[in-house]
Order: sequence, then structure tokens, then C-alpha cells
Amino acid sequence: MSEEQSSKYSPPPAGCYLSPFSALFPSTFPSDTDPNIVACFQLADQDGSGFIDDKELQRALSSYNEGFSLRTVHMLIYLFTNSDTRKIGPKEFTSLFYSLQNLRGIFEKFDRDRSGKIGANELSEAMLSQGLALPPTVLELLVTKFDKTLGPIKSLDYENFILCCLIVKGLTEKFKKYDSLYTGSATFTYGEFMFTVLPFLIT
Ligand SMILES: [Ca+2]
Repeated sequence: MSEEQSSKYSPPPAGCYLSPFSALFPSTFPSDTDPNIVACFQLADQDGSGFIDDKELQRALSSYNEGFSLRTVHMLIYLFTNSDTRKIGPKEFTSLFYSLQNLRGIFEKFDRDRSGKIGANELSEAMLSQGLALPPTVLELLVTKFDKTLGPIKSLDYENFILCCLIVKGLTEKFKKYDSLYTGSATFTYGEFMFTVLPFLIT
């Protein structure tokens, strides 16, 4: 492009071509952190780097009976750090720890028949208990997309339940930033929409 041509183009709107990810800064544990969580972090940080990387996190979670795939682990890290660095610091790890503990409680509460799976109706109740009132069509879509059980009735296993809840929560938080008055409607530019949604699809 010649200088003359390029001068016809106005600069992109602020933020349009910036990375949707924020940088991961070193963090510390909140002052009132349960010593068990600190111990858990130190045990998981096998190379003593001060961060837990994806493989370390996967190993740590599996020792708590949460055998998640690396893809789920990457999504967890993205959701709690908002970065694509695939590692997590003490502060974000603490949030992750409490969030998983909370979601495990919700899963156990709504998996009433103890099948280890959450069906469509149970998912609706589980979402509502987290303040997420989703339209029936969205719930139907979630159950269809997150059902990896291959059973006759659509349902979510524990890992996919966690993933589903965290993605819905994460997207809802992003939406709220554009809908500060909580009207249920928001205006996005194309770039803003893509940057908001794509990190949730590709981890
Ligand atoms: Ca580490």
C-alpha cells in the first residue's frame, strides 16, 4: 500500500486490534487464604516456578478425583486468568479452587439420582441456583453440545458440567460489560463480538 493510499484509512477504533487476552502478572495469595489452599498450590507447583502450568494443574486436579482433559484445563486457566499463557498464579488458583468446590457441591445437589450425570431439567435448576436464568432454547443447546455421555438421554458428566457452567458464567460476565444496566440487550461491534467469543471456543 502506498503512502497516499494508506492515508485514506483512518486508524482502527481503540482496542479493536488488541489481544483479547490480558497479560498474566505475578500474583500473591489473598491475605485470608486457607493454608490448605497454599499447601495445595505449593504441592502442585512441582518446578517451584510460582505458577501452576497446565500439566501441573491437570495432575493436581486428578489427585482430587477431578480427572479433567488438557482441553478443560486450558479452558479453566483461560477463564480464571483471562490470559492465554496456560499457567495460573496463587490468586487465580484460589478463585479456581473455591469455584470448583462450589460447582462440585452444586453438581452433587442436583444429581439427585447419583448417576454422575446432570440432565436437562437438573441443568436448568443448577444454572438458576447460580443466578443464571437461561432461555429454554439455550439450555437445550447447552445439553446437546456438552453431552459427551453418548447415552440415550442427553446429560452432562461432571467434567462437562463444570465446563458448561464456567463458560456460561464467563460469557455472561463479558455480556454484562456491554449491558451495564442489565437490560438483557447489548450493542457490539463485529470486532468486539469476535474477540469476546473466540477465546471461549479455542483454548
Ligand atoms: Ca510450576
